[in-house]
Amino acid sequence: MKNIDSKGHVTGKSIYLDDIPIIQGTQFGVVFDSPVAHGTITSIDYTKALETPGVIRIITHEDIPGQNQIGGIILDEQLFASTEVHFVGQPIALIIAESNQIAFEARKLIEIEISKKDVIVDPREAQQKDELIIPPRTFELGDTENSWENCAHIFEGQADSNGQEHLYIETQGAYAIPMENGHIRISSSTQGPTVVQRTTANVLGIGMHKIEVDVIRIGGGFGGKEDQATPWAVMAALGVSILNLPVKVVLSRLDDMRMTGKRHPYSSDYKIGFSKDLKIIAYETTFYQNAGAAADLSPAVMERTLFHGTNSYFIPNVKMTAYSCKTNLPPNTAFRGFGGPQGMFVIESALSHAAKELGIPTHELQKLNLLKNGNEFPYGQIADGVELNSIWHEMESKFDIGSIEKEIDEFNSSHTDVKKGFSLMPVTFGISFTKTPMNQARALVHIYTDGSVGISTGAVEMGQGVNTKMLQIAAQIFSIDSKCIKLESTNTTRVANTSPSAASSTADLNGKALQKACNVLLERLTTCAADHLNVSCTDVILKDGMVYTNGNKTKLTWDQLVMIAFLKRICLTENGHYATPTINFDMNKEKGHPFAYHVYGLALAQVTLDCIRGTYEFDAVKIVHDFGKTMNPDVDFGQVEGGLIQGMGWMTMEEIHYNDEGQLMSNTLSTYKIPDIYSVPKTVTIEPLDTEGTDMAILKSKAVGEPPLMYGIGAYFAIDNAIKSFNPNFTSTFDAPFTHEKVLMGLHGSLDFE
Ligand code: LUZ
Ligand code: MOS
Repeated sequence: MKNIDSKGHVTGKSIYLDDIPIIQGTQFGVVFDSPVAHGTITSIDYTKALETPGVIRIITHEDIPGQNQIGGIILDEQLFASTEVHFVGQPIALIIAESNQIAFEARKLIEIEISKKDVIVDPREAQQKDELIIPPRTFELGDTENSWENCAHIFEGQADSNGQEHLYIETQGAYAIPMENGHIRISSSTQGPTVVQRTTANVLGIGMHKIEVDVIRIGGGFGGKEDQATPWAVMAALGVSILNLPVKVVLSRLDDMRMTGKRHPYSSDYKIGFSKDLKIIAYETTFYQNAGAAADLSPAVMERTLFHGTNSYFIPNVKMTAYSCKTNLPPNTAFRGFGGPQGMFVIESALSHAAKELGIPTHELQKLNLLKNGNEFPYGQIADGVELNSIWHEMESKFDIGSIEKEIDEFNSSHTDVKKGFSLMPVTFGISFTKTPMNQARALVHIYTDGSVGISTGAVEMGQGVNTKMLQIAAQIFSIDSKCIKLESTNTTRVANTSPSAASSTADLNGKALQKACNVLLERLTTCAADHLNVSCTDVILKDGMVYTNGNKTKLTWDQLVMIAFLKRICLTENGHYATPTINFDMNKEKGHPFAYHVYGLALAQVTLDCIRGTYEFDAVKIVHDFGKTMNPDVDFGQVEGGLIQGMGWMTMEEIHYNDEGQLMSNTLSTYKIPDIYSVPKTVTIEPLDTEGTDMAILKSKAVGEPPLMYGIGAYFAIDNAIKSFNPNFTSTFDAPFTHEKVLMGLHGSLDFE
C-alpha cells in the first residue's frame, strides 16, 4: 500500500498545525526568553512592550494558577523562569498580541537585568563540580578489573560526539481554544499528546479531563517533540485560561533553534582489551552526557546509552558508567536513537583505534566479535533471534567486501590527491521503551452502519507512515477496501493515557492494540453472519467485502452484514489494549529483559576524499537490514534511507556550536548545515534480510524508526579510513562530526595558511 499521505503532501492539502483555520478572536503568543545562560533576574520592565498597540497581555510565572513546573522525569524545570535563569533561550514570559508581528516587535521593548553567574557548557567540567542531573549509573558484566591482565592488547582513548538539531520542517507550536466550563482544546504539534494534556492540567491546576489534545499529524519530530512540544502548548492553554480567547503559539525557526534542546553531546573515555586471537575480553567506558540545564528525558537517554554501549558485539567483561551532567545549555532531549548512537560511536571508535594499532582492517575485529544467540548483554537479557552473522554473510556474498577493499586499494595507489575509504557499521538496537510501563497502547475502532470504518489510536503520524500501517492492519483483518477506512486524528478523548510516539515502538504497540480491537469485531460479525445464514461460525469467513460459507461466496456483503448486526443491536465499536508481554527491568540490579526484541543490520559506506580541499562525497552505502517480514517495503525503506542520511549528517556536517557564554552560534540554517540532495550518497542499496521476523513485532514486521540512523556512524569511519591512506601519520581524534575542516587538518597535519 502506498503511503496514504503522499497525495496530500505533494498537493499541499495535508493539514498541519498552521493549516487549521483561525477562529475569530484568536491571539498570538511570542515567547520572551533569557538572553543570559546563568544568573538571577534582578529586574524586568514590561511597560514599553505593554504600551505597544495590539499587545493584549504579557503572561509570566505570576499568572500560573497551578504549578510552575513542566519536568517529566524530574520536577526541575519551570515553565517560566521566576528568579533564576539557567540557559539562553529559557522562557520568561509570553507576549500575547493581535498578531505575531506585533508580539515580536513588543519583545524588543522588554528591558531585563540579570546578575550573571558562572556558565558551564562542558559536561566533564559539570561532573567535576558535581553538577549532576541524577546519580551516575553503571552496567556491569563479568569482571573487568581482573581481565586486563589476561589481555594481549589494551587500548585507551577518548571519543566525543556532538549534538544535533532536530530540524523538523514544522517548528514547535500549538493552538488552544476555549470550550465550555473551563475546558480547553489544544491542537499541538507533539509526539506525546498525553504529556501535553498532563502537563497543561498540572500548570493550570485543573483535572486532565478538562484538557483535550488533538494531533492530526506533525511535520517531523525525530524526538524533538517527545517532551519539548509541551511548553508551547501549555503557554497557549494558559493564555486561553486567562483571556478566554483562542491563543496560538508557533515558534519561528530562530526561536525554535535557540530555545529547544537537541541530541545530547557526549564526551567519553574507553579502555578495550583483546586476547591474542583478537577477541574482545574487556571493555570499560565512562560516558559524560551533556544534559543541559534540566533533566527533560536525559536520564532515560543516558540509560539507553548504557543499553547500547556494546553495540553488536559480545564482550564477556564490561563496565560502563554514565554521568548525566548539568550544564547551562537548553535541556537536551530525545533524538532518534535516544543515546544509543552516542554509545555505539564510542565502541566503534575503540575498535577503529585498536585496528589501526594492530595493523588490521577494523572490519576484521568487528566480524570476530559479533554477538551470537545465547550471549548475554551487559543488562542481563540473553540475545536471541540474532541475525548478525547471516547479515554479515549476506553483505559479503551480495556486495563482496573483499573486492571493494581491493578496488579501493588499487584506486588509492594510483591516485595522489584523491583517496577512497570505506567502513562497515553493524547495528543492534533494542525495541521497547526502556521504561517498561510505557510499553502499552490502545486503539478505538468504530464500524459505521454503512460498513465504513473509523480508527483512532495513540499513534502520532509524523511522516513516518504509521497511519498507513494502521490502515493496512484494519483493511487486512476486515478484508475490506482501505478506501472505506479512515484514520482519525490522535485525540486524548478517544484514546487516553498514551505513550508518546517514540522508541521505534509506535506501530508495534498501537498496531497490536488495533489488531486486538479489529479481531474482536471480526469475531462478532462472523458470529452474526453465521446466525443469519444458519451455519456454524467456523464455516464463515469474511473476504474481500463478502461473506463466504464453507469456502463459497454468498450474496451477503460486508455492508449488509454490518447493518444486520446493527439492527440486532450488536456493538460495532471496540477498544483494544496492548501491553508488551515478558519485558522487565530492575534498576537496582541494572539487569532484566527490557526489550521485546532487537533489530539488526549492517551498512557498508564508501567515500571519496578530495585531499586538496578536504571535501568528500559518499559514493555508495550498502545496507543489509533485518526488517523481519516488512509489512510495507515503501514505508520501511523510506525509514532506512531517512535514518541513514540523518545519521550521516550528525557524523559529518551538522556542527552545533555554543560559545563559552552558552549562546548558540549555529543558530540559523546558514551556520548549521544539514544534508541536502548533494550530500547524500550517490547510491543507497538496501538488501532486506530474509527472516521469519518475530511475533513481538506487528505482523512480524520489525520496528524501523531508529535503528537505521546508526548506519550513519559508518560515515565517520569511512572518512577516517580514507584520510589514513593519504596521511599515514594521521591520528584519529574520534571527535564527530567529521567536518571538511577537520578532514583537511587530518590530511595535512595542521592548517597553516601563511
Ligand atoms: N523515549 C522514551 C524513547 O521515553 N523511552 C525510550 O526508551 C525511548 N527510546 C527511544 C526513543 N525514544
Ligand atoms: Mo524518539 S528519540 O523515538 O522520540
